[in-house]
Amino acid sequence: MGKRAGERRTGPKCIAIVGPFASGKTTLLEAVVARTGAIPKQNAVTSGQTVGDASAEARSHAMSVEATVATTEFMGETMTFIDCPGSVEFAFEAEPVLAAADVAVVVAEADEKKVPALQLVLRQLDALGVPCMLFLNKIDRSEASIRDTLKLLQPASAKPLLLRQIALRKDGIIVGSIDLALERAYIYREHAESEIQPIPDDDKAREIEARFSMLEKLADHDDELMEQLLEDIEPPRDAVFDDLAADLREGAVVPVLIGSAEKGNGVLRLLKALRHDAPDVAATRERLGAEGSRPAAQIVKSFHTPHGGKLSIARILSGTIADGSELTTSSGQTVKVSGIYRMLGKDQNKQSSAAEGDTVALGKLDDAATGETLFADKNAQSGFVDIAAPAPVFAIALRPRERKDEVKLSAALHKLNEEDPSLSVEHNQESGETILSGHGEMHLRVAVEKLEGKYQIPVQSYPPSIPYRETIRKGTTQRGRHKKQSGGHGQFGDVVIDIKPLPRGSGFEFTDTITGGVVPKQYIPSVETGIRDYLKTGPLGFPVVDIAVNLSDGSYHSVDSSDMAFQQAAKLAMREGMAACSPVLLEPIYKLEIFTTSDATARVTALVPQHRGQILGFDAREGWDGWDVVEALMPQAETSNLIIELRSATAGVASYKATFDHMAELTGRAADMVLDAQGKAA
Ligand SMILES: Nc1nc2c(ncn2[C@@H]2O[C@H](COP(=O)(O)OP(=O)(O)OP(=O)(O)O)[C@@H](O)[C@H]2O)c(=O)[nH]1
Ligand SMILES: [Mg+2]
Repeated sequence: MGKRAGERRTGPKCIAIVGPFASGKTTLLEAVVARTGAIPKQNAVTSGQTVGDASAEARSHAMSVEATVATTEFMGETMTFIDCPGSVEFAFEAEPVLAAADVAVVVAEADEKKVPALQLVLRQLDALGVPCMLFLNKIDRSEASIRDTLKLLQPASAKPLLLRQIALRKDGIIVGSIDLALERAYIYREHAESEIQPIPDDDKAREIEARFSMLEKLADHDDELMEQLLEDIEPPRDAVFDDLAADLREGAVVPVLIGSAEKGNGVLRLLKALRHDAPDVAATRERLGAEGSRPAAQIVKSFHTPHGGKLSIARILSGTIADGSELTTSSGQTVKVSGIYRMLGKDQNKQSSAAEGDTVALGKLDDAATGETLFADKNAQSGFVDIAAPAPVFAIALRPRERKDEVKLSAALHKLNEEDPSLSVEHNQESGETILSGHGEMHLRVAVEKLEGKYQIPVQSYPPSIPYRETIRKGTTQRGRHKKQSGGHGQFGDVVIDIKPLPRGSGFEFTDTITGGVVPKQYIPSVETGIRDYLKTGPLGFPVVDIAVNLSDGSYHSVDSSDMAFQQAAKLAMREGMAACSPVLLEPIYKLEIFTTSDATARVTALVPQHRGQILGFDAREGWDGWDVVEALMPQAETSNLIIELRSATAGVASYKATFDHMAELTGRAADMVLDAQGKAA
């Protein structure tokens, strides 16, 4: 045993599989469950039969759209793998999973275009303090040398990538690997255990060099090893293993293993490395700051099954949870566990209890949300995980195709939101629209598919309306006289008003300069009410803002004047007066902070003027190597599809934050289009 003797942790492990889109995560999960015997044979992702991509939505888009949980046994130990989707639009799904996972396997490939996406994943892991290994996948088809690939990927990682294996090639094709710690060669066999061989003579020199560079990196955290290297002493093999485990657990390095998930190559080595090196739930509790408070479980995902009600995937952080036990959530709710299931994709296996370290589905925790911590004792304690989703960047308005589904739709949206806290659902009071927002077009498309498929509610989606306003450019004075003689009582009201534009953002001001009671005091508020009512829809069809109206003169009739009559007179004066005030449309302008990789900054800044936007400046993004932040102003109407264009300009990784800045006049063709659409809608 070496100095940093890391006892092997034998408890159940929770392992998150993350990485850039389409890097082979779901394929790796399939290879893992096949190799460990949980399923009879490995299926291809294209078959739609894999453990990881069982949902109809995932199959139809050939990508994962939510996390899948699979528990398996490897050499007598329980391991739960959680395969997370790779698309940035679904990135938030991994957040609560990672919080409770002991370790993450980052699946990457030799593809320059995916380096920024890899960087995003590694940053997420660093922020949460989750130790990780990198599985360099698809080596069956990669022509680049492993070492060149590592050079390509290193900039994505703040920690040193530590190569643990090198490739063994024959006629340029990878036929196996050499393990640098074990100093053994493994010849790959498809979907079967590799054949162990001594290192071929031709590869010996390469192996020694690569092993030395691995040891050098380990020596950065082990003085004894450093001395041994300097004195040319061969370090004991166990000490090297201990260092590998300790460096992983401490997050000092990112060990790199290689393989091909599709062919099942390198999977056993990965499993063995996880079994030997991965930390367990005790370390995870410590990382969460939960030592001492004895939390029972951490909820990493929630979903509604078609028949069995709600299931909460939970990591048991300490103790044992028995079916039927009562727990208290971090928000103080009491919930009762009704059903405990071991998960294998969409298959559930009922069990009577779950032990410390296990990751299981708990049934019917209706009042517990993803990210919450559960406690066995009643004194409500606060949770450890804060799962605030980033602000959404894409929105649609929704309505059921049939009116009778309105109530059903809002219930289903609530469930969708429970399953995916990075969606946001709101009812816009002004427009009366139900707005669903999220992290991209696909994110919302999948949500709509779930509404229509899982919840059987046909819906119509359309672009949310923009809250246009209108104002005036000049003032006028106008008289309004409302006079009616019908049967007994007549109606009489007569006002003179001065209408004036106000600076942007002032809203509406009403004053009066009535003297001598020409408009009796009790009718002055009626005039204001009439004006306010008129302002709800101005001459262009939108609410009127930034306008001052003064009541300067008028007359009344002792019998026929009334509140209503003065309201009418005021409206009449407004209707006639406003036409002479050069009404103009106002549109909301947002301030954007666009985050992009520096290589795409020029493309991003070019996009801004194409959307009637204005660049305010750009700078290096603080704390983000190789990234910039571009500040710009842009009309809200132009931001609706912006994220799609930004992503296509940046290999999928750009994002932005938007805050309302001001209202600005909209004229010309753009204004005509708005008015045309408004005219048609009216
Ligand atoms: N050549 C080769 N192709 C692979 C390998 N592993 C996965 N693929 C292919 O890569 C594509 C994506 O595989 P998935 O397993 O769906 O990738 P993923 O990372 O789960 O994708 P998302 O969850 O959508 O991010 C599929 O076409 C796979 O067949 C591999 O080891 N070698
Ligand atoms: Mg996947």
